[in-house]
Parts: sequence; C-alpha cells; structure tokens
Amino acid sequence: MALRNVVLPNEDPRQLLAIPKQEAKLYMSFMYVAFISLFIGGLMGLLQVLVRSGSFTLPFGIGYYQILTVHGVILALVLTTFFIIGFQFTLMSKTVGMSVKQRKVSWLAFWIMTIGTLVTAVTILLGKASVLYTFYAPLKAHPAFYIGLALVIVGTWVAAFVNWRQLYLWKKGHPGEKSPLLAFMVTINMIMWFIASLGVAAAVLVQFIPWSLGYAETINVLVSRTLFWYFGHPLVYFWLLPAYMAWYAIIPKIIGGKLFSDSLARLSFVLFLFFSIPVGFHHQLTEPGIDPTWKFIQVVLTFMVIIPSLMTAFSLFATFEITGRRKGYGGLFGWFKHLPWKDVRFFAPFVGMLAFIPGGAGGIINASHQVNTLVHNTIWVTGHFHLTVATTVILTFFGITYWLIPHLTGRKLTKSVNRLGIFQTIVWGVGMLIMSGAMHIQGLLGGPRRSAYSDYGGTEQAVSWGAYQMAQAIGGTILFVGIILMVYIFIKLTFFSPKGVEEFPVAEEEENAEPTPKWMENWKLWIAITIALILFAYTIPFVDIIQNSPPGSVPFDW
Ligand code: HAS
Ligand code: CU
Repeated sequence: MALRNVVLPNEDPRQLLAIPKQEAKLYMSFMYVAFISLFIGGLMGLLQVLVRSGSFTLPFGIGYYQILTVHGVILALVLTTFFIIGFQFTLMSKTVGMSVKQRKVSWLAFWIMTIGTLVTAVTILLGKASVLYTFYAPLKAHPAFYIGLALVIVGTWVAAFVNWRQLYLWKKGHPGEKSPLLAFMVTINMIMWFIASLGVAAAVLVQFIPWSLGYAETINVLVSRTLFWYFGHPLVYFWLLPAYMAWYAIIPKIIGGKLFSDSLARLSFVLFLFFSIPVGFHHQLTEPGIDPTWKFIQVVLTFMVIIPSLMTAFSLFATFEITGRRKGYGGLFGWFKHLPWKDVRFFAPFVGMLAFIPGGAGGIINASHQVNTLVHNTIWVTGHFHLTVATTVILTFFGITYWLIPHLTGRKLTKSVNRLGIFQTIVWGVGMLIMSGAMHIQGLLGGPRRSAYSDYGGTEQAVSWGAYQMAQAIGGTILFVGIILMVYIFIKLTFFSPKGVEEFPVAEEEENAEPTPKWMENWKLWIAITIALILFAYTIPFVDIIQNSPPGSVPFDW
C-alpha cells in the first residue's frame, strides 16, 4: 500500500497539525455546498444526455433548457467557486494563518455566496431563467437570477479581500522573507478573479438588471457578450489554477518528492495573471461587429497563455522523473512504473493531467481563428470543456478531497475508501472518454451544442449523429455512477471514517534550488502589466463596438 501517513524524519510536523475546529467548520461549509451541487448538477447532466439520445422525454413539463441551465450554473459556477474558495482558505490557513476577525469576515463571504446561490437556483428551478450559464442577451431571465449571481460574485470579493489581508499581515510579520508558494498562488488567482469579475459585474448591474426589471427597453447584445467573455475566459483559469496549485505544490509531496522549481511555479502563475484576461475574443471569433484585427491580436495573446500550461507540463514530468530516479528506479521508464498508482491522492489528479493533453490540444484548435469556424457552436466545444473542467479540474479536486476532508474532520482516509476512490477515478475516466470522445466527433460532423434533441426532419446529417448521441448517453450514465460514488465517498470521509490524523501535504523545495528572485513579488508591477495588457487588447475594439453597434435588441422571452 503506497499510502504514507507516518511522519518521516525530515517531515514538517505542521502538516499533521489539525486546522483549528472553528476554522475547519468554515471550510467544510464550502465543501458541503460544493458536493450538494455536484449531486444536483450531475443529475441534470444525466437527464440531458438521455434527452439528447432521442429516447427520453422530460416529465412534468420540465424544459430541456431549464435543466441545462441548472447543470451549467450549479456545476460550472457554484460547485467550482465554493470548492475553490474553501480550498484556497485552507491553503492560506496552513501557510500564513487566519485570525479570528478574518474568520468572521470569511463567514460573511460564505453567507453572501450561499444566499446568492439559493436565489439563483430557485429562480432557475421555477423555470424563470432558462438562459444557460452564459445568459446571452437577448435571452432574458427573471431579475432574481442576475441579482443572485451578483451576490455570489460579491461574496467571492469578500473572500479575496480576506486572502489578500492574510498575506499582507504575514508579510508584515516576516519582513524580507518570500511569501509561501501556495499563498502567493492563491493571491494571484484572486487578483485575476477580481479584475475579471468586474466585467461580468458591470454587465449584470448596468445592463441585465435594469433591463430585466423593465427600466431599459433594449439591451446592447454585443457589449453584454464582450463583457461576459472578458470574464468568461479568465473564469476557466480561475478553475484551473487551484488544480495547478495542487499539481505544483502538493502532488510532489504525495509521491515522496520535492517541488521542481519554486521560481518556475511562480512565474507560470504570473503569466496566467497577464494573459488570462485579454483573450476573451477567442469565444467571439464568429461574432460580427468585432474588428478582425483585434480578434487576431487576442488570438495571439491566447497562444501566449498556453505557455504557462506547457511550463506546468514540463515541470510535472521533471518532478515525476527526478523523484523516481532518486528512489533508485533506473531505465528509461522505471520512474514512471513506480509512481504511487495505488494512492488515489495521486491517481485521481494524474488521470486529470492525462485528460489535459487532449483537452489542451482541443483548446489550441478552438483558438485557431480559421478552425474555430468549424467547431464553434458545435458539441465539439462541449466535449472540450468536459475534458478540461469536468475531468482535469474536477478529478484534481476529487484528489484533494481524499486528504483535505479527513484532515478537516479529524478522520482517516481508509484503505477501502482509497480503493473505492481508485475505482471512482476509473469510472470517471471511462465515462468521460466515451462521452467527450463522442461529443468531439459529433461536433466535427456538425452536431450543434446548446440544443435539445431534434432529428431535423430526418436529414442525412442528423442521422449521422445518432450513434454518437447514444454513446454520450452511455458515457453520461457511467459518469452519473461516478458522481454517486464520489458523493458517497464525501459523506463517508466527513461523517463515518475512523478518527485519526490525515496529512495536509505541502511539498518542500529542492535543497540546491536557485533562490527565488525578489522581483517575483513585485505585485504593483504585475498588476500594472495586467491592466496595461487589458487596456491594449480591449480599449479600441470596445469603443468601436459601442460607437458602431446596431440598435439595442428587445428581449427574447420563453
Ligand atoms: Fe477552453 C471554450 C481555448 C483551456 C474551458 N473552454 C471553452 C469553454 C469552456 C472552456 C468551459 O479559443 C466553453 C465556453 C462556452 O460555454 O462557450 N481553452 C482554450 C485554450 C486553452 C483552453 C487555448 N478551456 C481551457 C481550460 C478550461 C477550459 C483549462 C477549463 C478548466 N476554449 C478555447 C476556445 C474556446 C474554448 C477558443 C471557444 C470555442 C468556441 O468557439 O466557442 C489552453 O489553456 C490549453 C492549454 C493547455 C495545454 C495542455 C498542457 C498539458 C498539461 C498536462 C501535462 C500532463 C502530464 C501527465 C504531466 C497546452 C499541463 C503526464 C503524462 C504522461 C503520459 C506521463
Ligand atoms: Cu477561453
């Protein structure tokens, strides 16, 4: 059994210290919302693939777009955000600490986010907001939908301020020291999130809420979509970066190795801050009304944001190989064979990494201006993001769950849960391979996304999708089994596993590593460059969009 919870001689005993009970309660609250969301959102996913297979109709007058909206909002926005904010709080607590006052403010963040979530979720469930998670105008939802979403965002801002204050106070108490890597990473992610969410907040407050309340008759569709994607692309990195935190700074510890390079990890996060935001046009490449030159410029910037992911891939391979060779496993692939395959804390994120190879390649295809015309608005894109967010990111989050939840609840990850976790990961991998693979192929055959089942009058092209839609239903059903298993594991780890101490694994740096340069923490410079890049990529096209927009659009009500 590769699980190692014993203290090794040079091990930092802080990693075994439990997080104070009152703090643990806060962090677990975020996790409860995340896992309830997983269950509800997953169930909706199951219904969707069944409808799209053509062999199932929703009962009780429930609409396809209603469940599709629940699925997208609850999984892509609620599950991710609650897991991330909760996880990041634990990282901050472990590395720089949390004061009682900060804890109280964090509860405020939690409640604002939770109330916002409830308001939004109820509005969708009542069928008053079947506008999908991107809520494209001119689709119009009930005002409560937008107000709830705005609350969720405001809650995350409160969390961001707490995180920044945590690091600030730590730095004041440790003059001249470099900040702990994980705290640095959390701070970057929250700066990126804050700057990005200003865009969607502006759209919601200035455009959507007045419009849905009836104060404005029309809405400028292109402005709203542009503001959404200004936020929507960094949103996907807001999901990815916490997974990268685990890959860089936690996985090496789990496999018995060390962090490959502190500077490289920090540099890749700084690059994400720079290039995550000025790239939103790659979601609008087919949108009329945006100058192609600016689309091209943002595509170039998109290719820049691939670099830190390639740096991450390189760094992980290096960690894996160095660790294996140090343990004495020679040969070309000896190190690979001896990775701790039976430890779910490694295995689940590893399958996530594997999925990111085709997932990332698909992203590069999407971002290529010309090829995008082939795949845009097809279910290929749905395949892409089920590999990235619903495999790479979520399997890493599951991998974190196996040690984080017992660490917070004072329990042990037992051998049987570990084994079940390995099985869960395989179920997820197989289900996703079938579902996402079929989505990619059907997309290339022209199958649309964001649409319920139709045989399009029996056209030849629609007939060619049949088998792939069936495959998606099979893959989706397997995935739902994976969700049931994961929710079971979560409940087990929270309430029923035997009491004990579970390690909070944080990797140390290599002893002979080059010291991290001081300029790495030049926050003002990083933020200035980020803003300069955003202004460069968005100012001229945005002015152009506002000046030359067609008249505002009237709502499209269901
Ligand atoms: Fe994307 C659409 C481009 C990454 C999520 N993306 C989406 C949507 C979502 C999403 C949700 O340019 C749909 C939005 C909607 O509803 O309309 N995406 C990219 C690019 C990347 C990328 C260039 N996407 C992501 C990530 C996501 C995500 C990450 C979520 C977490 N995406 C697009 C474009 C569209 C798009 C267009 C619009 C399409 C359209 O027309 O609508 C890049 O960041 C990808 C870079 C990644 C790599 C991979 C590096 C590999 C690593 C793993 C190493 C593995 C190891 C394992 C070490 C280059 C790091 C060891 C293995 C052994 C074998 C030993
Ligand atoms: Cu994007």
